[in-house]
Amino acid sequence: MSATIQIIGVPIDLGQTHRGVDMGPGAMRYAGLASRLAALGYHIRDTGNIAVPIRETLSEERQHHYLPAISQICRAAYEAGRRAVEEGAVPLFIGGDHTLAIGSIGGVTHNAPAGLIWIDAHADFNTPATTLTGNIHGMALAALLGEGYRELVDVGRPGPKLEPADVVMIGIRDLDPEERTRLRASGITVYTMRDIDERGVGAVTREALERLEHRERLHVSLDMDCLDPQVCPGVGTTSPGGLSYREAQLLMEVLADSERVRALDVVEINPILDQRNQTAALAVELAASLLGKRIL
Ligand code: NNH
Ligand code: MN
Ligand code: MN
Ligand code: MN
Repeated sequence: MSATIQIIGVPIDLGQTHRGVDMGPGAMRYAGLASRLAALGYHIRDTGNIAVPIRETLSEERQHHYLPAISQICRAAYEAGRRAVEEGAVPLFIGGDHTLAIGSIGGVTHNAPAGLIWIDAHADFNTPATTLTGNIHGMALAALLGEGYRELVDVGRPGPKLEPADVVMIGIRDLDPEERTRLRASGITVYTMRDIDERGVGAVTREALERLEHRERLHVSLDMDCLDPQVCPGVGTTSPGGLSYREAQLLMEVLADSERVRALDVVEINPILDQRNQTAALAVELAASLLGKRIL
């Protein structure tokens, strides 16, 4: 019997300001996500999208940065992830903005801990006290570690979902001043773009896997803005100096070799800002590489 991948769409755009990320799940499906993964021998179960209210219906939540709606959606993502893991499937969350990770990673760690590989230009390690934008997608990882809005920290089950030693970040190059101070004090292992430039993505990724050796299962959270805007224009917060097409592929290939990846988020694709769906197409390629597609 082949392994099952459960596709869970989370068309949330409430964690940031640009319109269009809510269309990310459609863009990835149109780019052939299910057929590419089926070709690798997986059984694919697409359970559709989690219900997300549209922004225009939430005007009274606007001054609260849509916190009530975001925490409700993350609870639904949590339950979907928990159930997928309990049924033996690999949950593949397609976003939507990065707030969904509060639910997905919470759900995946419901019954047992997991290591997290956070691949992003940003650390998403702000709290309401340090954010410059108020945007909740910039606080997702902090919430998973127990800091910030209670409504987010307590999604699914009360308290932190991860220890700092369970988290490794790769691709970081854009931190807010106080976020940077917090991150340096956190104990999280961080591989910046400079580390990748100097040591190469293969060496960095192998070391990242070693840092998480105490966790058998890994969750990979892939923010597409980790890539250079020249290859991935379809994201809301572009940041120059990112991963090349091949660097991102190699990162996925080395993670796949570990055979420890049990859950995945692919987030922040904005089809309105994209060119001919190229960002979604690359996201599908990267998901396939991470889930075991080999060149030879
Ligand atoms: N750090 C900024 C903020 O808190 C930007 C976060 N943007 C992202 N994160 N795309 O991945 O708003
Ligand atoms: Mn992010
Ligand atoms: Mn980002
Ligand atoms: Mn505010």
